[in-house]
Parts: sequence; structure tokens; C-alpha cells
Amino acid sequence: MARFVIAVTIITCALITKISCCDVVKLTFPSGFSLGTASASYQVEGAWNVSDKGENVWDYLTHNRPDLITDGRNGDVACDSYYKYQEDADLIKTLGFDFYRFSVSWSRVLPTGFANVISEDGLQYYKNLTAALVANGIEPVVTIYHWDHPQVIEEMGGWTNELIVDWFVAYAEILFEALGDSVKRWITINEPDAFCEGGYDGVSKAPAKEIPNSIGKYLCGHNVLKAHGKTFRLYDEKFRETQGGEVGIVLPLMAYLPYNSSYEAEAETAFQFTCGWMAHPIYHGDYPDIMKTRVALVSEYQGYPRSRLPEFSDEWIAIINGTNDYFGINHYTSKLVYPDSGEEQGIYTYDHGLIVTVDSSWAATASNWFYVNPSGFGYLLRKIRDEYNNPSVWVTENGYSDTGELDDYNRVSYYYEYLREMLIAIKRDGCNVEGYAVWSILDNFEWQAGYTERFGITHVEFDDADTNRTAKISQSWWAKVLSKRKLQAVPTNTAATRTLLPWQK
Ligand code: GBH
Repeated sequence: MARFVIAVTIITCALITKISCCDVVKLTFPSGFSLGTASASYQVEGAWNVSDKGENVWDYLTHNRPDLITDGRNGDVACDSYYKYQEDADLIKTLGFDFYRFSVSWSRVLPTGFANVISEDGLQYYKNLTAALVANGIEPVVTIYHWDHPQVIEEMGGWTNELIVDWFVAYAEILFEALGDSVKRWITINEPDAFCEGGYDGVSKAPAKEIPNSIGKYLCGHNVLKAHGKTFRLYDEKFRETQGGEVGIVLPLMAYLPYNSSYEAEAETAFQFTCGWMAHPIYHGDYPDIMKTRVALVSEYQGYPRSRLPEFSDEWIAIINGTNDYFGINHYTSKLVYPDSGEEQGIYTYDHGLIVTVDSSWAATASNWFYVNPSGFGYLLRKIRDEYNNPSVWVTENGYSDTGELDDYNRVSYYYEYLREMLIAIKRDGCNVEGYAVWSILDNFEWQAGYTERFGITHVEFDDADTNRTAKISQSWWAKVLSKRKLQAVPTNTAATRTLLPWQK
């Protein structure tokens, strides 16, 4: 009898939890919510040397250091989207996406790297792509820079040379002028954290310069903020009135969670060192205090005469502060943090003073940095709501990596669980998320992982001269979600090979 009572109680509690959850949150998208998909020039275009296109840092890296790419391959052809843009636009339309986020290749538009020569062919490609999208009723969302700056600019220090700020603004101005009648949502720069760290503090991204102790990384970030701020001001001065668009930056945000409940302060530090590094200057006028204090402390410990974190003048603060029309975030995964115990012995190894790890219960993906933890997404969205006065948020990337299977049930589960978290954050917690983009419409060149990690909802056969595209299970799932504007049940796989993720067991 006692057992029966316990069982009934458990079932009742489960039902109540379920009902109260679903009462509050129906898994429909709010009206007006924008659903899109995303890509980046170097990852999909190919046509690396057609017409007068200049060489960029990814052409240079993959051609000269193939040893740094897992399969030694490159983006010379990639998805061939330079030639197949109409097919891409038609697929995006058929599936029912509202917008397509693509990026412009700087050296395709400016072959010399500078604004003295504008490639007519290069610009025409982006005009054609934009027109194809508009004709299909798809909103173009344009990333001005997604990691592929001209090699000639890198030869002068790239993002560590402050002069890049004006070179970038001149490039952005050409795009505003050429595409701004159709493009109303601009992203200045994609994920500073990723290329500043991977490119100037390591070798996982171009230009693969390992500059010690994050000196290059911080300088890169400093110039990124200046370039972003000045580009925003340029849009204000010359284009906003006539074009009426929005300009923002996109940050790569992992959810940094406390390893256990005594490490809340450490999770906060990790947040400020990643999100806050870029967002605090843009929303609150300067680098986060904890970052300034910690980098100064560790710099001193290392014998530097001044902090490795550069400082902004009042003039720059005024330019950068308040330059996001919306908050763009790319989210994939979570990390756990706890203090570096070495510091108790007076040994300072990391600027943030933290050990970063993952929970062993989180399912692995094909990418070594990426474990599945849906609840981290909701945590992050609420954190942004609280930290930056509930800004308009656009999730400009979210997606899952495997090795390319067509029956990608794990990808569908990932989308279901992550989107559910997002809808709860919107509907229950009032987070102001207005748009969401699937990364990615196609399998593509995954940077240092080459073609070994696949994020597409569409399979691309890179070994085939035609780069044939084939729908994955996740593509048909997305088509249904888009037509119903509601999350759809995760299809069950009868194949014996399916691996169950923890939350599906
Ligand atoms: C995004 O970055 C990119 O914008 C996109 O181009 C890319 O294809 C997509 O995600 C999938 O990766 O190897 O430990 O140094 C995602 C954020 C930031 C995740 C850099 C990997 C390197 C971690 N990425 N990070 S590590």
C-alpha cells in the first residue's frame, strides 16, 4: 500500500510538473519571431581565385599550412556556393526559412585589401545573392567579417595593427552603399573571441600566430571593438536615416556554469572574461572590472611593466559605448568552472584564474570543444537579459556536429532540446529573443577541422565534383517546424546504431 501511495504521488507530481510547464510554455514560436539559417563566405563559397579576388588569410593558411587542418583540406571549392547561390536560395525558400545570414569575403570585394579597387565581379556576386534571396521572400542578414580578411592586411599585423580599424570601416562603407537598400540587418564582426584567441594566441584559426600570454588576443579584441564602434557610428551618420537597418556584433557565447554551487563567483568571472570582454565596453562603457583587475595582477606577476589588457581613451569609450542595435549570439555548448588551486600557492597560470571543464554526463559531439547541455542555453539567455537590460537578442548560430550521417537523429534531438530551452526563456522568463538561425544550412568547411566535422542539415558530398546536396533527417524536421511554427516531436529511429543522448534515455 505504502509503495502504491508513493508511486501515485510520484506520478501525480510528474503530471503536475508537466502540466505546469506546458501551460506556461507551449512550444510554438511567438508571432513575428524570425527563423533563419546561417553560413560564412570562406566555409561555403569556394571560387577562391576567380576573377580578381585577392588572397585572404584562410586561403593563405590552408595552402601553406595544411598540417594545421585535420584533413589537410581547404575552402578552394567548399560548397561551391559562389556558383550555386541560386540553388542555395531556392533550398532556403523551400524549407521555409525567414532569413539567410551569409558573410561577405573582404578580399573578393576589395582585391587589394583596400578601398582603392572595388571588384565589380565580387560585388556583383553579393548583389546577385541578395537579389535571389529577396526574390524568394527571404530576408538577407549580412555579416561584414567572418574571419577571412585580406592576407596583405595580415602582413601588416592584421587585427593587431590599429590601422585595420579604418581599413575595415572603409570596406564596411562600400557594403552599406552597395547592399544597404535590401539589407536591413548587419553584423559587423563574427565572434572576436574565436579568431582573436585562435588566430593570435594559438594556431586553430588564421593567421595562426601564437603570440604569448594573450597579448595578441587582447590587442585584436581592442581593435575589433574600435572597428565595430566606428562602423556603427558610420552607419548612424550616413545610412541609418535612408536605409533604416540595424547593426550589431556577434559574440560566441558558451554558458559558463559553476562546477558546484560554491563557485558562483567563478562562473561570473568566466562570463565577464568571455561575453563581458566584448559586451561590457559596448553596453557599459569599458572592460569589466574583474578583467581589468585580474589581467593587471597576472601581468605584474609575470613581470610586465603594465597590464597586457590595453586601455581605452575617453574618446574611444564614447565611440564604442552604445553601439549594438541588437545582441547577436552564437551558442553551442556549456562549460563548468572552478578555481585554479595553484593560485593558493601564489602561482598564476591563467588570467581568469579558473579551470574549465565539462560534465561527464553531457553527450559528446564530433567537435572536441562541444558537449550537449541544453539547460545552459536558457541560463545564458537569462544572464544576458539581466546583465544588459534585456536587449533584443538574435541567436545568429546554433547547431550540432557529427561526422556527416544522413539519419542525424542526434541533431534533431539537439535542436528540439535547445529550442525548447529558448522558448521557455522567452515565454516564461521574458527574454527578448527575436530571431534564431540554424548553423548550418549545408555541411561546410569547418575551419581547422576541415570537412571532418559536419554541422549541416543538408549533406554535401565534398568528394564529388558536383558537391551534391542531400537532405538529412534534420532537414525534413526543420521544414515541418517552419511550416507549423512549432517544435515537432523528435522522430524515432529504428536503426540499431542510434546512440541515445542522456535526456532521451
Ligand atoms: C562558430 O564558432 C563559427 O562562427 C562558425 O563559423 C563555425 O562553423 C561554427 O561555430 C561551428 O564551429 O578548439 O578549444 O580552441 C563556434 C564557436 C569558437 C567554438 C572557437 C570552437 C574553439 C575552441 N567556436 N572554439 S578550441
